[in-house]
Amino acid sequence: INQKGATIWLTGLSASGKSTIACALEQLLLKEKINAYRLDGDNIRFGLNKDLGFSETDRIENIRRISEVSKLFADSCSIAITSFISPYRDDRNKARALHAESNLSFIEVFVDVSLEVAEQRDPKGLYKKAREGIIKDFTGISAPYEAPAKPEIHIDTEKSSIEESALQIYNYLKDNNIL
Ligand code: GGZ
Repeated sequence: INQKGATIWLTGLSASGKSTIACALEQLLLKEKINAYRLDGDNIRFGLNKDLGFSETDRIENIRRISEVSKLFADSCSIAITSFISPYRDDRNKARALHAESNLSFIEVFVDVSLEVAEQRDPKGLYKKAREGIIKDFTGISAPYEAPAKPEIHIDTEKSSIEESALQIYNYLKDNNIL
């Protein structure tokens, strides 16, 4: 196998565009015959982590398990692309440390959007429900989001398109010899 593994860790608010960027990046990589696998709510929160909700303890456990799984993918020479809010800095740093222990690249990508814009987008109406108190502990409204201080990649989703964002990550991987 002439491919190195790595984890691309997307973090950001709900409706920041993490999943869409993850999909575009996966397409870019697969087109280049680079093995990549996306981990997101659809394949993790409905399976491995279906016992977990959105309390602080459950989110910590959610991210802990995802850290372990992404590490295994990276260890198998795949590019794991995770798209979870992952609101706590400490949990993201633990994911980073776990990869470092095994000498695996970990690239934190801050998918940056202001709360105002995320709330305007509100594609699933979740922000509205959170404002009405129908959804409790909603990130950005009634639960915290700790923005990364020094992410490897900072994406300004209010300025960059999906394609540009995916390319920004791809170019970083090339420039840093991760691909
Ligand atoms: C945040 C919630 C919540 C609460 C349901 N807070 O936009 P979405 O719908 O598709 O993505 C959000 C997703 C967040 O799950 P994560 O596993 O990424 O969160 S974490 O990393 O914090 O564990 C949102 C939906 O689930 N959702 N309730 N209370 N997002």
